[in-house]
Amino acid sequence: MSQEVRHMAIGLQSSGKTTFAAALWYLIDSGEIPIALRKGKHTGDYRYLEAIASRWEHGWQVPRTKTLQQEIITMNLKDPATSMDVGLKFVDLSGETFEKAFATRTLNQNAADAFSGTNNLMLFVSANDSRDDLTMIDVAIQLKDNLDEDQIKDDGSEEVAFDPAKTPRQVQVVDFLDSIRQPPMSLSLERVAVIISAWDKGPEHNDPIRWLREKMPLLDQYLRNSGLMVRVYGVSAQGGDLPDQDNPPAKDDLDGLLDQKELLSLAKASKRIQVVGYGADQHDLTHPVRWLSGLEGE
Ligand SMILES: Nc1nc2c(ncn2[C@@H]2O[C@H](COP(=O)(O)OP(=O)(O)OP(=O)(O)O)[C@@H](O)[C@H]2O)c(=O)[nH]1
Ligand SMILES: [Mg+2]
Repeated sequence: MSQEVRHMAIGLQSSGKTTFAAALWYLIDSGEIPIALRKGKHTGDYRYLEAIASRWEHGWQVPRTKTLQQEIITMNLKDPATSMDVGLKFVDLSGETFEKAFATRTLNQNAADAFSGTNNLMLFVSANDSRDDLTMIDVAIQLKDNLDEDQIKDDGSEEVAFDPAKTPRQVQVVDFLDSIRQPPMSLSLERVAVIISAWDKGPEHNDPIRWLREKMPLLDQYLRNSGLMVRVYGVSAQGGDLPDQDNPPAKDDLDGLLDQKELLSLAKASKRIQVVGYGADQHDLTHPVRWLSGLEGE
């Protein structure tokens, strides 16, 4: 029996999408450790995947995805437990595409087309983001501290231009999720796997569901009342902080290279990966993919 399922990975800028794709490709391609899904038959051009997986393997950050770059990553996976083939389309749109959609209320045709037929999403948020949902009181205090003479009007009040990109991340994410389920896109979503990336930077308690409730309560409430099937995983695809190969720290910058050195010392690179939740094996990034595909937890 074979089945074609297509999932999409979405998330704002720097939410960890490309790093996840790089680590997942390394994991299935190297076969270093046992994982739930295996590599299936592949044809075509995998240079992009190979390039990002190679950066990952050698302990560097993956490059930022450019605004107009839309890499359609296809991974054919096989589920040994049921012999089922899972065609996984991992469309890596840049985070900026989503931020632009929020600000302009339009989504370019390429991006919209990439969503067609999508029922299941991998939604990335990062545990490494500083808090961005300040209250009016926090903002008022900050404004007082940073008073700029040019912004003061004759009546003494201040005028600061509204910048939609500065809207709290969870507001943008909820808006995006809700918008794609409304006309004209009208996607009929079924499952959302929330991936909290950079989990190595996450809380002591190691509970991804609690993290989402406490750090992104609006998104948490939306998902709970959305009628969707939802799981929340904590994932460290990189295992720690890595330097940027195009802008590397000085060789004597011990702090900047600390995690890289430690991660590179592991005999199997696959063991840098950490996955938390739903009984997933410690390093198995395919666990959420399997669940999205309806192959896990039924
Ligand atoms: N500490 C830590 N940092 C991570 C991890 N995964 C990703 N990062 C960092 O988070 C930042 C964003 O990761 P990307 O994978 O490029 O994120 P993205 O969602 O593809 O970003 P765009 O391409 O800009 O949309 C990079 O600086 C990564 O090094 C992780 O597991 N641990
Ligand atoms: Mg990217």
